[in-house]
Amino acid sequence: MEGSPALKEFIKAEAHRLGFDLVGITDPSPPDSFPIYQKWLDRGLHGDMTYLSRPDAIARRANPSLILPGVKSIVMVGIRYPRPEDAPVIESELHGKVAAYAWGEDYHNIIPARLKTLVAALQTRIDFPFEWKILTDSGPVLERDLAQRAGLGWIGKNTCLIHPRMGSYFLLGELFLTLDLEPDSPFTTDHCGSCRRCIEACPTHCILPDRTLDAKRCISYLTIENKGGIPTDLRATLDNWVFGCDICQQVCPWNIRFASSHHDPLFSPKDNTARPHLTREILLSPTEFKQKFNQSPLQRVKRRGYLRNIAVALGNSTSEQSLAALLICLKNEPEPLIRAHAAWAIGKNGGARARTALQEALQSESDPDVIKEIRSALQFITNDQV
Ligand code: B12
Ligand code: SF4
Ligand code: SF4
Repeated sequence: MEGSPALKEFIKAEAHRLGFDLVGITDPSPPDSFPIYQKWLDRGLHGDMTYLSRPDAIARRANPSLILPGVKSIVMVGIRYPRPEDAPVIESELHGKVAAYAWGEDYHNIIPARLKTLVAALQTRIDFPFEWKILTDSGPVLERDLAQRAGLGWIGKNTCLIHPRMGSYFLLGELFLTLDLEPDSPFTTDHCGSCRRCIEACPTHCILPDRTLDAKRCISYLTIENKGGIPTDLRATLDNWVFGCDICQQVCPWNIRFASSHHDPLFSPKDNTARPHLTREILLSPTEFKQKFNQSPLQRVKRRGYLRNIAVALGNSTSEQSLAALLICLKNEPEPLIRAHAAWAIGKNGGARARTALQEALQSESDPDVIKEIRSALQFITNDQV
């Protein structure tokens, strides 16, 4: 039974039955592109994502066999999420944008649960013991490399894994097995050709020529992984993205032509999670945040990170309503990081009302970072009006 084509077919059929759109099998040999990863770390392009540069995590990325002793095969799966274009239409211009993978439930829960069901099906199918390990995203695995090797697609210039008939709106997960399975053929062709649309569309110019990113500048990093302040010079480039960014995928011809609106309903948006109302979100209480984003990937940034991002998006809008909401936030918000970004946003909105409110806030503010932001916001207003 082990190593038989029938077992491989069984795994693939079960994976599809469980809702995975893509399934491929590879072996645990070291990934060819590991030197690219090492160079990326050496250049410090990972910013503050220190979990990527831990020595044990680097060793495991270089050698997947360290993840599960005796591993013989890796089943790579892909599951589609909605297209960004499928977001519900919102009339108000005061809405933010959330990356499409994060509209519904967290894939870090969905993918492992389904892979566990796949393991259970395997255990009933074969009558000898085997070891297994399930990972998605946060594990020490070069997922895109292994997925390319399992035949799921090619790595585009935007660094995303792209399937020639599905595009790139899918997430990856993997099942390590001590079972011997025939690997699938790697996906060896590159279908980017002379296209450069993603590179040209990226607002922060963070897509590098060697198919890696300067992650420190990527909006996805700035709004999700970065726990501190958003660098002032990059705030305007965020526009109204408040969690992640889909731009380099939206412009990709392979998504424009082939991505379909088909996806698992668990990834569908609910309660304006795709296009949140900025003026309401900036006033979310800790309890409201918890209730709204229970089960959602937005939990990752916590209320502190989310409202920081909302403040920046409000600063990038020019509506009267945005200033009113920001003024309430600066006055009542207990978290200094959020107040600091609200102060910047108020300065960016500008005008006499903004100036008076900032001057008043300066009298009562005690946090040094917020004071600094208020002072530079006041400076900004003054310069702007000269
Ligand atoms: C850190 C990380 C980020 C960082 C850095 C991203 C980056 N491109 O480096 C940030 C926070 C910016 C980010 C953003 C996003 N991420 Co992310 N991220 C990761 C994570 C955890 C590690 C990626 C990594 O190691 N980066 C370092 C670089 C050097 O490695 P790499 O991107 O994998 O690139 C490899 C290839 O480019 C390869 N390479 C280059 N040329 C060639 C040529 C060939 C032939 C081969 C084989 C390889 C190759 O070398 C690299 C090393 O293997 C992975 C999960 C994982 N464990 O792999 C998810 C992952 C890559 N992210 C994912 C997603 C969905 C996103 C976002 C779309 C989310 C969003 N909407 O905001 C954006 C997309 C931004 C983008 N253009 O990449 C998915 C991608 C799915 C897909 N279809 O590709 C992953 C796989 C998570 C998952 N389990 O689904 N992410
Ligand atoms: S996700 Fe956005 S910021 Fe990041 S590389 Fe793509 S377009 Fe640029
Ligand atoms: S936009 Fe063009 S260059 Fe970028 S990933 Fe898609 S096909 Fe490749």
